Amino acid sequence: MTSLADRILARDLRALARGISLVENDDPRARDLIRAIYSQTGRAFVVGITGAPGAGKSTLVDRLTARLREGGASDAPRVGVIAIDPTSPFTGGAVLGDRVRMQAHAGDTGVFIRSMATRGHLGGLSRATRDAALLLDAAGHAVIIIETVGVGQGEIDIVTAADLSIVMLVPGTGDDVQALKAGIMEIADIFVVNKADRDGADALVAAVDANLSLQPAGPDDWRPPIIKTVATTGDGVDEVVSAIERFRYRPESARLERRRASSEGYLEQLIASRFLAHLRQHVLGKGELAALAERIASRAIDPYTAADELIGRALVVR
Ligand SMILES: Nc1nc2c(ncn2[C@@H]2O[C@H](COP(=O)(O)OP(=O)(O)OP(=O)(O)O)[C@@H](O)[C@H]2O)c(=O)[nH]1
Ligand SMILES: [Mg+2]
Repeated sequence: MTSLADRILARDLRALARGISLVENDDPRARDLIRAIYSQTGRAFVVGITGAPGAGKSTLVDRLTARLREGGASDAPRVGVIAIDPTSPFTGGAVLGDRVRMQAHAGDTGVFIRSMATRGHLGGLSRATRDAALLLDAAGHAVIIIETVGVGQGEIDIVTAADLSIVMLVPGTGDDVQALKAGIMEIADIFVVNKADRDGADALVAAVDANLSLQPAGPDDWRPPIIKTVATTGDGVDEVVSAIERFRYRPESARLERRRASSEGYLEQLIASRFLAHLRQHVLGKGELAALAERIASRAIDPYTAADELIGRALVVR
């Protein structure tokens, strides 16, 4: 029987969908799957796009996808889209909206769109998103777009795992620079000011520009462009496409360094979470962590000593 990995590498879309479900559910088989395909990945260009709920991310992603697919079915790059479903009460409509938009590319087998739910905690989601992107990559998608609602560290993790990050802002929504977390300013390679048909777009562009001037220049002197768009009509989408192209064809060293840094951060995260899982499974007795936390809270022990003690035990116990 052909393995799931082989079928994904052979661009079997049903196998791809199944693989993504495994990573989404944190199924133990997902790790073996990633192991099996990893050496065949790294070819895709991954774009992350983040912004407030309803900013127009899906509308822009849809336009970008249509643009990428223009070249005709045979030589146009395959596009994979991962939409992180924000399951918060504020954005409950997103799932339906994304479903509707997916219809636009229905029948085009060169476009694979998948929604992933924010179940569990965000660390798990950023792992699942990375792994899903690897599977899309293995299945021959040359461009992968990840859409996520930018509210917290988890989303920032997802977007920084991309080769290029787009931050979308909207005028008149309190998306002004004061409202932006410093972290968001720093992760953007391209700013898109969408809904530029509304008042205040130029003021928002000026505010972002002023704020950017305060930031140190990036490693290769890339200054994030700030592009006004009306995603619904397609205005400004050409500029976004050309900014993506310019970024994509920077010196190879810039892209490699970014991937190296992102891999380092991810490896650290993985080691930390697996070490903790090992502790819970093989070192700690039932309820021991909670009991230790109680002793820390009541000042019976300090947190450094407690951690040292557990780490010491973890290193001897097998
Ligand atoms: N006026 C105006 N409306 C827009 C523009 N772009 C998107 N919209 C509308 O804004 C609404 C939200 O668009 P989406 O593309 O679903 O936004 P999103 O950021 O993907 O939303 P979530 O995934 O729910 O966070 C839709 O009704 C769009 O038609 C724009 O440039 N101008
Ligand atoms: Mg959306």
